[in-house]
Amino acid sequence: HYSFFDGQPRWPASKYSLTFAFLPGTRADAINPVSRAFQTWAENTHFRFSRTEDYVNADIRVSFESGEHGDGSSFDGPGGTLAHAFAPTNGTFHYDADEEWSVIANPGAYHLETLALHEIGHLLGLGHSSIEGAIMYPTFSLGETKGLHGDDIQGVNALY
Ligand code: TQI
Ligand code: CA
Ligand code: ZN
Ligand code: ZN
Repeated sequence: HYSFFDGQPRWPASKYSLTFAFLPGTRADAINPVSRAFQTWAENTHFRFSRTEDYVNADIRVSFESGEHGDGSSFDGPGGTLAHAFAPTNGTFHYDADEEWSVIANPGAYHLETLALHEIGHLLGLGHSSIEGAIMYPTFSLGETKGLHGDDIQGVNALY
């Protein structure tokens, strides 16, 4: 079953259309997988997502960061934490640059799109789920690919 962050932070009702941007220098092969993940969430919720080049004013900013990078949540080199995203309405979504990332299912790398689906769930206000098939279920392994589950969609619909 889905969960929310403490206090159930969420985007205001007036903000169903969110923009996302990649910070300069983001690896080009991440753009399509991340954009597909936003599209998948849009198809299953009332949210709309559009990409903007204006990373200063974007609602959501995506980048690859390494080690200590200034937001108080350090990355830890290969293994451990893979990515993080903050609760609404922060909009920060970071991948750990020290991991092996892949656009396609690859047993030796983490799947960019699957991780994005999970982190966007956090960006929208979901915590972790107790349902194994859910994208918000707190287990994820090298090479694994997953999609959205009814539980994830119900979670967003219950929050908004
Ligand atoms: N990153 C954690 C995550 O996204 C960061 C985190 C821990 C977090 N607790 C949180 C973010 C609470 C928001 C709210 O869950 S991770 C998993 C999972 C990670 C972990 O790199 O460790 C997945 C990334 F859920 F399996 F633990 C993706 Cl699916
Ligand atoms: Ca790491
Ligand atoms: Zn960060
Ligand atoms: Zn998580």
